[in-house]
Amino acid sequence: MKRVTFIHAADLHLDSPMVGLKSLPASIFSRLKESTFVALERIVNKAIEEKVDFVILAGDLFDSEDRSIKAQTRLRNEMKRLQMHGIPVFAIHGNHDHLDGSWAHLDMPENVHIFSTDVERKIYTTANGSHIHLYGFSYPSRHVFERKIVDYRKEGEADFHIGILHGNIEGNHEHGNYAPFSIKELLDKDFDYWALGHIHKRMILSQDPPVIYPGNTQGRNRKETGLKGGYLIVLEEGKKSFEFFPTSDCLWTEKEINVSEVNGFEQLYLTCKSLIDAERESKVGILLKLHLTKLRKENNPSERDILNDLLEALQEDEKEEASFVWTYAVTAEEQCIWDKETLANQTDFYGELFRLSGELGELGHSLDILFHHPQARKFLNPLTEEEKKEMIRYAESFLVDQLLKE
Ligand SMILES: [Mn+2]
Repeated sequence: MKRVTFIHAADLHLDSPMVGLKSLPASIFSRLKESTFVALERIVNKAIEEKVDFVILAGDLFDSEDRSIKAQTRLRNEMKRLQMHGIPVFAIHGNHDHLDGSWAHLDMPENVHIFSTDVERKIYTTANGSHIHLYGFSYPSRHVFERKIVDYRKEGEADFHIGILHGNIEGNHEHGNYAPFSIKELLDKDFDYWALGHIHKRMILSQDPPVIYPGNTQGRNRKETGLKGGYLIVLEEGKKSFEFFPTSDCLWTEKEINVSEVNGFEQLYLTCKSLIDAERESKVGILLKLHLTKLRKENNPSERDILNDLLEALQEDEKEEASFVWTYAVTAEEQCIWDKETLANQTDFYGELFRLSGELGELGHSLDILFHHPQARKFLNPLTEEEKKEMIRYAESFLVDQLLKE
């Protein structure tokens, strides 16, 4: 019977710098820095364990266009491990690891087939005699805005046709709109499987044929929350199955905690601490953002930075062990030191300030200088509505905090 099994992963972002966390203990930082490599090892382990016919890596294998020697060496070693088990790899490069970067080039072993910059077909016959046609292309440069999907077409006779594409599903505004496509365009190609990459959130766009964004293999920042991993795919005549498997070594997560019943700092601390201990998972590192809801004003009579104190206390306590839970931020529903109404009643100035910030709603053109900057814009993703609102909220709190200091 015609049958093929393979692993589909994407967006490995090897050697991602994992910057942006303050006061991270060295051991946790190095664990985090290592995590993209651990995820790669887990993909390879899974491939060997399941004796798959091949592995597909759908772009952004490396985090930066100047692929570090470390990232290349580690990838090469893992690819060799697959080679020793007779497992080939079909890979494309995406917008992060496009072919226009400058890097000291390390050759990959012969089992690794990298697609060229035009959509091309590669042919593979599995051990059980199933004929597979794989189609894909690698990014020649960072910004590929063309609809490369139009260049994909079924060629010749095969048992299974598989498309590999690093690009953006139309309508998604959180990622660069590279090599865009619609679901209809993919389905019209009449392929048996679409191995997508680019969007870091796991998404199944179609069940039959399966069209899958596996998401990235390890979260790289606070926005990339939850378990990350790859898919194990089995295609048979009349049956297509796919199954997610996790590879992330560190998890970014956010938790909400209702503290309406809590009295005083000590109790607040203990309440958060017990939630943190409940989150702890064996051998998994967790990076946690805690959000307090219903924090009572009387819990914070004098000190203004109770949230900072709480954060420090929780961090202080965290042992540097394999199953860590590192709280990187504590936020609260209310900046509990002042409330708008009282302030607005005190002086017209505050009334006017809150009215203005309420009307703002949009950031207007205030960020244009940054987002239109020729260098900076390459590295920026557009802000989400939620992020814009948070910036306005933050600016408002910052302003009032400064004014109250005087
Ligand atoms: Mn990516």
